[in-house]
Amino acid sequence: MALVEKTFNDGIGTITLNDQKNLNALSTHLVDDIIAALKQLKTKETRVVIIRAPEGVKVWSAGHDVKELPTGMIDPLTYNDPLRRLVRELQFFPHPIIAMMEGSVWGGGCELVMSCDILIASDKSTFAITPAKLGVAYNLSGVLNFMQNISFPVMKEILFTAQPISAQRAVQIGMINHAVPVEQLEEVTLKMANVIKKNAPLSISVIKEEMRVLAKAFPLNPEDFEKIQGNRRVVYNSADFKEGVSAFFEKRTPVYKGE
Ligand code: LCV
Repeated sequence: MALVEKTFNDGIGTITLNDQKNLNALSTHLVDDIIAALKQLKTKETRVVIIRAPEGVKVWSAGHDVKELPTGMIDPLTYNDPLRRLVRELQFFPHPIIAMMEGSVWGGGCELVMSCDILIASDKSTFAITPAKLGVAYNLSGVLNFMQNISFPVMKEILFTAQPISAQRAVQIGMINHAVPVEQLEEVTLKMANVIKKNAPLSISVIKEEMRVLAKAFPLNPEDFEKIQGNRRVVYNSADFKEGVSAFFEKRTPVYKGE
């Protein structure tokens, strides 16, 4: 059974994340269904895609499915892991994607929406980026995605505290485009989609790809990359990472020892 609903109407595709019993946690199954829906919408007729959750959700996405996080000495966020595949699919998708959010967005769910092109949230939404809460060694391209729109000090506050921020704060720091009353959310999103869909799709598509390429256009020497990967291996092999995941499932506050 598909964990997403896909509709298409007059140039606008809509993908609704609908694994509510798992709070839309980004499991391999849910990610594969989102990617499949995106591939089906990759046509000339599509002008805009909206990614959303069902109306009235308290949790838009609980982030990476922690049950799927390997804690056995292997990197939890490598190139072909579900979240990494999904982020690339969104960024390479040839048409604008609008993330329409209500409720709370957690961890990898924030990277999902931040990999979309335009973000519109209800003014009661919250956003929390949580690797530091779980002891996770986030990966380089993920951190780069977080850095795109937000200044270093503000991004470090969000990452190091791992605390939710309000939609208003997210607009203020440039993380999302608009925060609107929930009753206006769908209307505002559709209005923007209908304006975009009347513009030149080839021009929009090449601008989206230019911005994707330019955002990643800076040298990283192989030795620096290998140093980071070595540092990350210490983190994902650490007792702290195991403690973070155990504490999550035991519903208790983790006690980190820096080892
Ligand atoms: C698996 C879950 C999850 C979940 N996975 O309901 O960015 S990184 O690096 O951190 C990355 C690794 C990442 O994205 O990690 C996940 C980050 N996500 C979070 O920190 C959110 C964790 N979840 C929560 O704080 C709460 O569940 C929220 C506030 C989302 C909802 O709270 P609520 O009281 O409504 P419960 O907490 O009771 O959750 C219901 C069930 O869903 C499971 C959770 O363990 C519980 O399972 P049981 O019923 O078996 O106890 N669950 C929640 N989030 N990301 N499972």
